[in-house]
Amino acid sequence: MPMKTEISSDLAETDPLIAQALSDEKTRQQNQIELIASENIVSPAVRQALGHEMTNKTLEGYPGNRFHSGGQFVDVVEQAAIDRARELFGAEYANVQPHSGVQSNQAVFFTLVKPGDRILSLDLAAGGHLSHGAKANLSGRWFESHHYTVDRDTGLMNYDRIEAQAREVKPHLLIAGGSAYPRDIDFARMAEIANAVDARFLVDMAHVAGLVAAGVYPNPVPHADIVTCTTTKTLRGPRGGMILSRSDAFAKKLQSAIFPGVQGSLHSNVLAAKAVCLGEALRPEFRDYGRQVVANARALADVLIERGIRIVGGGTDTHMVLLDLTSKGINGKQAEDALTAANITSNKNPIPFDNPRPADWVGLRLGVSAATTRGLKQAELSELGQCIANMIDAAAHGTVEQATREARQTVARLCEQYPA
Ligand code: DSN
Repeated sequence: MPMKTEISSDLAETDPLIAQALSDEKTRQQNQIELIASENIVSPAVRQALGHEMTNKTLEGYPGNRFHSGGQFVDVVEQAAIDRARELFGAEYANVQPHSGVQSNQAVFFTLVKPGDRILSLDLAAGGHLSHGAKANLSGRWFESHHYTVDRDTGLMNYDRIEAQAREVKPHLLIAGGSAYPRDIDFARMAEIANAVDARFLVDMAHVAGLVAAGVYPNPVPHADIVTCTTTKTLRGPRGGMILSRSDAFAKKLQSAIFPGVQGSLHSNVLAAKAVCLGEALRPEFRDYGRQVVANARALADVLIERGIRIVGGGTDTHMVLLDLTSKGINGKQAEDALTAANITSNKNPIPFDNPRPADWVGLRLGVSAATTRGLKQAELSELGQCIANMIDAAAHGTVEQATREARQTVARLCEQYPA
């Protein structure tokens, strides 16, 4: 006899609080322009996979070698995700199980270093990531962490200086990549530095993975021992992480570093969504998307520069533009709040050599991946750039009302013209 279920399929009836919040979030996304650099808008196919009954399946282990039965269909999606990731990034090894970028990095630490070892990574204020040895993160407690920064005048990585520091620190692990470095990274040169000091080399390409997939940003896979990323952000997939390597040299260790090292059972439905997003990224249209993302970010940066705002690094090679608001006399939080009032979503961010207190950061980070997915092009990003500069000037002079009204009108028109 079929089982009767007590749960109505209509969420609005069974849980009106959550149904309302979901509905409000959808409206919020439709009515604002998303410029948080780590966000994107996933395809209906990715959402379909995420919401699938496959979420009910508990599994540990890897395809063909599971600790629970009934995994034959999850095996299909996990193997597809692995195969697609390997093809997309030219990797020999791929692990698609990490629940996040941070857990991907933890698994690499588990594989390459031991507590007390020295790691050398990009300073947080210069665009690095918490999980690369920041004191507030477990990695900062486990390892003796050292950080390289960028040149104060250019905002760019200075490879000779990094090499000199690496020779002094003698790290066991050198890390490149992070959350707010907007320019190209010379991965070959970083690999040379790692080799010169006998360090292993990890690249965290979380922010730029989609741009690498699209062929518009240098691919670190041929140069690094191991590469980690998220599938969110520019790759336009579900929340989760991924580990790649050019060879199978660390495969066995990485497999057991993820399970049972830092994770238990996998998220079956997320694996399906990862496979879908990787399949989408293999299509030629994704290359067009990547090109458009960078063109849009450059259009935005150009307008802001014209309007007298210093852009860290002098511009961008990515989806990201990092504003230094020092000359405007406001901080990142004030700019973020002003833009929020105009239905433009962004985040305050440190810039290189910034004050350590988040409330005092003078940076604002903007990213165009989600806006590009909506269909906005250079003309619209230039228009948004003018709105953003107007809002920043208005916030600096304490006269936000008219600028907010005008910016809201522009945003409303763009949102209607380019539905999320
Ligand atoms: N690292 C955070 C960011 O870049 O916004 C989350 O991915």
